[in-house]
Formats: sequence, structure tokens, C-alpha cells
Amino acid sequence: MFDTLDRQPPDALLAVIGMHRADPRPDKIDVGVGVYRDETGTTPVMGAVKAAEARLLSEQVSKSYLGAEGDQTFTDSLAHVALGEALAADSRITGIQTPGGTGALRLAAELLARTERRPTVWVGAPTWPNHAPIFGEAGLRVASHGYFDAARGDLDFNLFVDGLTGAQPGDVVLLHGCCHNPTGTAFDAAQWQQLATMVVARGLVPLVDLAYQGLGRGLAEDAAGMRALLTAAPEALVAYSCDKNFALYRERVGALWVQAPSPAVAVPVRETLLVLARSLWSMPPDHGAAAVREILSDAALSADWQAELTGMCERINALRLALGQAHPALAPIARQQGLFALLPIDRGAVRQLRERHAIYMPDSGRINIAGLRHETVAPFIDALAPHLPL
Ligand code: PLP
Ligand code: TYF
Repeated sequence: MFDTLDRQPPDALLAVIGMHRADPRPDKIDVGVGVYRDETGTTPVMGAVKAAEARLLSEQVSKSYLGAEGDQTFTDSLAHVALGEALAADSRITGIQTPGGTGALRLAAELLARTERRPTVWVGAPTWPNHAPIFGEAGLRVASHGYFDAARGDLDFNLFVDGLTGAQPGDVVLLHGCCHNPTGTAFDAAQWQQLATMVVARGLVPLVDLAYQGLGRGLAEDAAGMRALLTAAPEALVAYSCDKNFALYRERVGALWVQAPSPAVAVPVRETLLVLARSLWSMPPDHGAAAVREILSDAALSADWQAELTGMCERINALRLALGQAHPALAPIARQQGLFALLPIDRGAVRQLRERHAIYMPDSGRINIAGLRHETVAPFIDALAPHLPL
């Protein structure tokens, strides 16, 4: 039976970790996989998370089952951070805890596949390489559209709108809430409003992937566009990850919210989510979400978390400024946001940077900006400059 299975390529982003690790050169630079790194090049456990974990260790009295919804106090507290006060109180919106943002996306895909409409999911190209397989494996049709002007290295909003011309009423449009992976591009407030008008006029359903809240401009700023969209649209979905903004990566912490057209419709939506979650993973892992719940329910821990997150965001933006000023071809990076930027270089250049300079990135030319330190910006630019357009 198993001899009918084909060989499969490894995850191109995760493969970079192994290649970098195996390189003995001391001045090697890892701008591959998307994890935040500090000025020392490490990805520490955040102070508030350590404190919350210590509290859980001493005070948690049971690890008995919670249920397919996971820790509802976690999800409801997180709704205030992600959705804001008004939407968090909206009874058309229902949410449950998921294993990371990936679990939220997969649960969203299974929910969409359960509807009579079985919508096509529209994703921008390029996007996070896991997006299309997540929806495709759930049996949905995935269509892609343009939005990125590679020559300018920036968002082309008209291209985005034109690319969605073929979307039918009821189709789903996947949007990155902030900190676009891999391009770092973002809609401005006016474009989010235009998007909201378009979605309503054409009966499209937005699915917002919010995996980097707080790492672009700030917690509220990074969610503002999504909130405006949810306020306008009758139906929407939000797949949320706490794995970057709480640095919980391997703990797998996330949530899915679904906005139904009425509180009555939100009831079967929730029941369906619970049935689907039971057959996917039964219940989500608890520990990371419990730590987030502890942080969000304690004013001092919350303030501590937000201060550390702000520091991370500021470090990324300082590096963005340094890169943008270092070379004209990198100027858009200073205006863009989040961990990622897509360099205007080809695969050959990526290979040369790896072989000659021990600089590691995936073949797409995407860099994780937090993989740089202020002192490695200059050698990075020196190695990169010959490959950049004039
Ligand atoms: N969405 C995007 C755009 C991402 O870059 C990631 C990164 O991992 C995820 C979702 C998934 O997050 P998680 O690690 O919580 O599954
Ligand atoms: O894009 C990234 O680098 C992050 C981390 O299968 C990641 O989103 C990469 C690949 C993957 C899961 C997470």
C-alpha cells in the first residue's frame, strides 16, 4: 500500500535552519525561518511568559480535559487584544482555541468545506507557502491573484483589486492582517476601507490571517484594518497566532473566530467548529494558551508583555530603517512592516550568498529582518549589493 506514495520535498523554510546549523563559518548569518531574534541572535522566552509559567507550575491544580474549545477564558481574553472591545462583545462572533495559527487556518478550511457553497479561497501570490496546501488539503479550490509589484518592491493596490475580478459572491479572500509574509507590504487605512466596501458590494468573505499582531506598528495599529473590515462585512473569519507575539512558537497557541451574519447563525457555526476540532485534534494543547491567559488576566504581566513586544517591534523597525537607507533598491523595506522582506534577487544570487558569504535565506529571496544584528547589517549589505538592481 505505502509503496504507492511519492517522494515529497522538505519544507523550504524549515530546511534553511538545518543548512545554517551545519555551516561551521563563525560569521554566518541566518535570515531564514520567521522567528524573532534579539540583538544577541537568540529567540528568548518572554519575561511575562516565564512569570506566567512559574505561576502555572505552582498554582495549577489539575490537567484534566477542558473540551474541544480549549480554554475559553484564553480565547475571550485574547478577543479584546485581537478584535477590540466592540467586536469582542459582538454575539455574532464565536471563537475557539486552536493549535497555533496553522490549526486556526485548517479549522477555517474544514468549516468552509462543510458549507453548501464550498467557496474558492483566493490567496495573493506570493504568500506563506503553507496557505494553499492548508485549503487544498481540505478539498477547497484555491485561486491566486497578484498584488505585488516586484519591480518597485511594493504593494500595487490596483493589481490586488483587478486580481480579484474573477471572485464570485461567497468566495473567500485570504488577507494578512499585518506584517505580510513574505513581502512586508501593508494596506493603509484608506485601502482597508476600500477593501471593506468591495467585500460588501461583491459579497466576498474575508479570512484574515493575523499571525504577527504587535510586530508591525503596535497592537492596536496592526489590528485596525482588520477591525474596520469585520465591522463592515456580514461574514468573516480570523485565524490568529500567539506564537510570534508571545514567542511561544512550539507551544502552538492560536484561535479561530468566525463572524456569522446573526447571533442565531453563530450557534450552528460554533457547534460545527467543535465537531470539526474533535475529529482534527480533539482538544488543543493547553500550556501555552494557559500562559497567555495568565498574562492577559493580570495587569502587571500584561504591561510587561506589551513593553517587551514594543521593544521587539522597535528593533525590527530600526533594522528596517538601516536596510532601507543602505541601498536604493531596498528603500521600500523602511516603509514596510514586520519580520519579512522579499529581496529583488534570483535563486542564483541566493545560492552565492549562501556559498560565498554564509548568508542563509530560502530560494525565494525572503529575509527575516530580525535575523540581522545592527553590526551585521554592513557585511550583509556588502555581500548583497552586487546582486541588487541599480
Ligand atoms: N500565518 C502566517 C502568515 C505565518 O507566517 C505563520 C507562521 O508560522 C502562521 C500563519 C502560523 O502560525 P503558527 O506557528 O501559530 O501555526
Ligand atoms: O514563514 C515563516 O518562516 C514562519 C515559520 O512550515 C514557519 O511562518 C515556516 C514554515 C513552516 C511553519 C512555520
